[in-house]
Amino acid sequence: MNTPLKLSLFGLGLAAVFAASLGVGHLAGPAGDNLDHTPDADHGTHATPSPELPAQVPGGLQVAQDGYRLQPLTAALSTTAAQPMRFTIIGPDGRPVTDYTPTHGRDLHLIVVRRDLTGFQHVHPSRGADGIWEIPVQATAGAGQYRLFADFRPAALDSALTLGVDLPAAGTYEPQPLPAATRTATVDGYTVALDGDLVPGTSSKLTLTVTEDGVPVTDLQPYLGAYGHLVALREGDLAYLHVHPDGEPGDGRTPAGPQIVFHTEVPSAGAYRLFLDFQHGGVVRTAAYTATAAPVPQQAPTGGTRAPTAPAPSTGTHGHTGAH
Ligand SMILES: [Cu+2]
Repeated sequence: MNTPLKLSLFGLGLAAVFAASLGVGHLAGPAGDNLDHTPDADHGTHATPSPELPAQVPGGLQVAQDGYRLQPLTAALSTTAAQPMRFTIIGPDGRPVTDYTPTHGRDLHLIVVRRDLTGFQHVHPSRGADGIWEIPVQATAGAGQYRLFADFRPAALDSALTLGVDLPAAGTYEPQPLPAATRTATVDGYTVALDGDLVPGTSSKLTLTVTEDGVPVTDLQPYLGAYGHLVALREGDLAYLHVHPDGEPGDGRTPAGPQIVFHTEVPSAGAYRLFLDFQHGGVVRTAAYTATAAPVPQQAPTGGTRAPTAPAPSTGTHGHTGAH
């Protein structure tokens, strides 16, 4: 008599279908927030992937998520002058959001970058009582399609969202190839060295060391509550990760340089453009890198440790791109 066996197999099949639909809901957004990934009180992009569920969709890929929508009120950017750029965040009630919980000292962080990952800007618009955000923006990289990321936390949500939208700058687009992977970036006489490798699906430590004319900088200034802010954008779709360093200024254990330590987890193999904002001498500067996350060798799904048994191929001993 095998009917009970068949029934229980049928039940298992239903359970599998249900789990799969849960997974889809998780990917799609709102329903996923009740699932058992680690809530991130700060930014939604650092959730630890669970082996049972698809990893959370990275931020910045959608114009609307969890009931919120990024609505540009400006049709295009100018390549020749900084001109007012306006937008709103439309909430679940269909009205502009006016109530925010600050993250890193601001109600909203705006990232502007051309789609070839040039012309990066990280700015802070001001908001009117009507919920309209505004800031002068120039398409500094020249003509082309620009991606705008709004990184914010509505007061009604327990985590931050990053919504993204494209705006054009008219003219002839002359795309630049992604620079080769490097271990150092220079900006205004500062050299910032990058140590550590990006590993897909695993938190990895990145150490950025700031020197000025060869001298280690030990008096970095806090900028928006941290000695550094790191934005990572994935080549190909501009998936957005905003990473914050270990420790805070004034916590008694975090030095003001020359090293800034980050722990970051990238969602996939591939090339990323990293942008580090740091402040010294009263000026905020941005150091940019290309870094490659090498594929992690596949393992048998035995439920054991997720760590690879063999080290992942290096994503760049100094001067190499890791793309062998
Ligand atoms: Cu910001």
